[in-house]
Amino acid sequence: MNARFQALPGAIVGRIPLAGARGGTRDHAEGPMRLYYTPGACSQAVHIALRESGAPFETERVDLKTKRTERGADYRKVNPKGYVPALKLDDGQILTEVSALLQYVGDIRPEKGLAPPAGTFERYRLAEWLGFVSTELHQQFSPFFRGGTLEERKQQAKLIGLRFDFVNESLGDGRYLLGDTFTVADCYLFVMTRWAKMNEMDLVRWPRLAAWAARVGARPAVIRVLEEEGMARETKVA
Ligand SMILES: N[C@@H](CCC(=O)N[C@@H](CS)C(=O)NCC(=O)O)C(=O)O
Repeated sequence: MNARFQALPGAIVGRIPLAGARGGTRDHAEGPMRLYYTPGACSQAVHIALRESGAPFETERVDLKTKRTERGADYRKVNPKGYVPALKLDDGQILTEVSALLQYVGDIRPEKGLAPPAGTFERYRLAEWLGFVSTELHQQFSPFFRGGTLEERKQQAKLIGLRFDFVNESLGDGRYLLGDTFTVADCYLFVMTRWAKMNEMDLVRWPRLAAWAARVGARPAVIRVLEEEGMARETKVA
């Protein structure tokens, strides 16, 4: 039996009807997209991607301990998984998972080049990086945020170090992960390098990665998001 997918209003074959992609005219009058985020968390990657895209959106801060939002809403009703990020689309649907959100945001403004077009080989390269950052880096930070023992954290730092060795090599002479174009994969990796620095993993061990982090940290959208999330501007590179 063939799988059938619901064609959404305004869909054109090969294109996705995206929030904010219709130049302000919407089929559903729900309002602008809303990012549910927690300062400094992995949601920051999506926040950066949204600012880079130039698409209109609003934010709602989530307290991960109480699971309540700054507007007093029960966050579990927004995202039953209870974690950030979640993105409320302009038709009211909720989309979750960093990798999915980054691709969605990348597709909102194709002209920004934040995600190579679906159907191209480069799109699979993007998926490859997103999968890597999600499973081989993001999830590996768990012991640092969930009260792991000193020994566990040491082990994880070692593993993350090996992953950074790979990224450092892969960057080569390229400006960004996919070459000369900044993509949503860079947004995600950037948050990982911030977490590494917070946990005393000095980027000086990975010179290309350190240079890359400085380059990304100097982007106006990144500076703005760090300010919006109440974090100091990146001045220290490694
Ligand atoms: N698989 C999820 C993981 C998201 C995640 O790890 N979120 C963390 C913050 S970086 C969180 O909200 N943790 C709180 C919790 O799990 O209760 C994704 O990729 O979006």
